[in-house]
Amino acid sequence: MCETCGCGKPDEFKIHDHNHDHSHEHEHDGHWHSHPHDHAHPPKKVIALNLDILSENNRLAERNRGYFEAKEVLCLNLVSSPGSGKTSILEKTIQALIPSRRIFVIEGDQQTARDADRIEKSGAPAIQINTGSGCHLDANMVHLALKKLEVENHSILFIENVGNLVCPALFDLGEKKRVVVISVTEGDDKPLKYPYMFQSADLCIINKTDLLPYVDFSVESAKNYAKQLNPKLEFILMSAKTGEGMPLWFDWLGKQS
Ligand SMILES: Nc1nc2c(ncn2[C@@H]2O[C@H](COP(=O)(O)OP(=O)(O)OP(=O)(O)O)[C@@H](O)[C@H]2O)c(=O)[nH]1
Ligand SMILES: [Mg+2]
Repeated sequence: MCETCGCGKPDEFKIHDHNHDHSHEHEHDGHWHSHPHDHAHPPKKVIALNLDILSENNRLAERNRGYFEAKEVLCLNLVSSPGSGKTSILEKTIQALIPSRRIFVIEGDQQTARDADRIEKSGAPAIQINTGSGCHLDANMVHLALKKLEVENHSILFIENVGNLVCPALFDLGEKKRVVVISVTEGDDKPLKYPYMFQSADLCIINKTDLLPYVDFSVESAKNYAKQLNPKLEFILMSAKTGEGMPLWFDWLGKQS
């Protein structure tokens, strides 16, 4: 059980290694098993335990960040609710940039390697983490995936987080920037309902703009709600389907590295 959000079993996740073998290897995080507080205290200790888990995650995230900085890898954490278009955006990005940039992808989903398969078909090496009943990636999962992905110096590493606007907000993965994707079919009030994600993001992609004529979604309202929470948040309107906004996204990527 994840003590922070109650979402899953920490030793349940597995990593699909597309690059080296095609088995469904199970990775276990020794830290979780050896955590001195696990099951050792009555419920009154739960809050302290949660802080322990987040501070330990932050420590591991700093280790990942140091690794990325040493290799001059631009690491971006893509977060959103399920189905907002993260993988579609990555597919288009890889197809457009791969001649000039090396791109690697870590995919997070509860089950299946479908997204990693899509990414590899687009032309970038990818590794899939399945979190089982867990609803977010954590820094240790990323660390273990990095041991297999062999990310090259000066490349871009996209981490597509599990589709969930809640728990991934709490877990720093060591990324340089966090990109939250919302799609126009989700409603323009999402920033108000899930404020932590928008507070912690650097860029907000509003995707599926090709569907704006058919849905009740005010771009201005969504932006205003998000800016109330995070005045520094940047926005890009995008359609992964038509390609609208892609040049702005590529410009933004170019400015980060
Ligand atoms: N109309 C339209 N459909 C889109 C757009 N982007 C993605 N989709 C569709 O939305 C659905 C979900 O897209 P994905 O890219 O799988 O979304 P995701 O965020 O990766 O989904 P999860 O990984 O399951 O959270 C697919 O059917 C896509 O074809 C877009 O810009 N416009
Ligand atoms: Mg996806």
